[in-house]
Amino acid sequence: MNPYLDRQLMARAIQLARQGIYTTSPNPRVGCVIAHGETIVGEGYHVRAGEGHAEVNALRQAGAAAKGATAYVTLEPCSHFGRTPPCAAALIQAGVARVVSAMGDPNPQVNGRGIAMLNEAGIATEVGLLENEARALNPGFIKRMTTGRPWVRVKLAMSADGRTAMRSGESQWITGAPARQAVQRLRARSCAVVTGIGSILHDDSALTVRAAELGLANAEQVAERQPLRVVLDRQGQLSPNARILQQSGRTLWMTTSDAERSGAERVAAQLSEASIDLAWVLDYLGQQEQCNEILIEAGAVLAGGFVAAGLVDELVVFMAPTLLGSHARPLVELPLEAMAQQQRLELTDVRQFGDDLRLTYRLAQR
Ligand code: AOF
Ligand code: ZN
Repeated sequence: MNPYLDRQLMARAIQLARQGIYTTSPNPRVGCVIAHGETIVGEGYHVRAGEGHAEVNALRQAGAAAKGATAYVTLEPCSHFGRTPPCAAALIQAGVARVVSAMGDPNPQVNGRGIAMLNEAGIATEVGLLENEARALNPGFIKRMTTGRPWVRVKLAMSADGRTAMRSGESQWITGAPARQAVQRLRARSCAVVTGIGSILHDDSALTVRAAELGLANAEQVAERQPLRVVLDRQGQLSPNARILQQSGRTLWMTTSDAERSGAERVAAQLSEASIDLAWVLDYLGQQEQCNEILIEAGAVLAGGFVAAGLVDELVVFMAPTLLGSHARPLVELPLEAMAQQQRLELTDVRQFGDDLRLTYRLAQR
């Protein structure tokens, strides 16, 4: 048992898991390596719900060589019959000698039972190697399993003076093509893209993932799975001709209107005061739609509403090298007056895309 080797092989399992970033939902992204010492005999990752789990794919590659080997898995092997049979049983059956997992499975159907099954069969187990890296693969799955709500990411594009649109609402385009490609990838990894009627009325956005704009080798395959589109439209102002209604995949229209819109599924919205209850929206998407990660692409009012309600996990701000001036709209509408009310953020990542910067911030949940 060499700790350096263990880390190296778990790092490889995490790299494999990442290959499922655009396709596994509602399941987590999981990778697995099976090795004798430093010799890898099998590798696998979870591609799509309903298909083989990471361990099963790696075991298939290893064949008889799995006997006596160590399995490195980024998530505790499952113990339940879901869409597929339990991986813990498959590992036992294959004669694996030791299982190292990066983290426990927060799914209440598993939650320690996978490890217990392995131990009962006499297999040595360890949990927690590269746990932070493994958790970063699945912020949405972990949050949904523990709270019933999705991981909420708000995407915003601004000028260097922190403005997002002209007074008229005009906003196309602030950022360049490389930043827009990054946004396409954020959409593609999300289970749902949420917007407000204001953005739809103004930009008539389609909110789709477009293969040609992803810049990925497997772009066609990724774009086959369109994230659920969600429009918050309390008064029912969505035009029957809106582009969002003409796209492949599903659109949810959350409204108090009892009209119908062909191309959308109407959901009777729950109100809080006079507006759609944003916490209810998250409960709905987590529990009715099994959404792990959602992306909010909206104007300053709705984005500000989610921030003010303490419902945002992550802000992704693209900053373009331009000034839009003092008549232009702010990044988020937050009616604050005193420094004591400020919403502090934790900067977690900075990256350049073309001429633009991408700033990623975490928000503490209230
Ligand atoms: C693993 N390895 O690769 C994945 C796991 O409906 P199923 O059969 O696909 O099971 C889904 C659940 O299994 C999911 O909620 C999570 O708890 C676990 N996912 N487990 O051992 C994998 N994807
Ligand atoms: Zn499994």
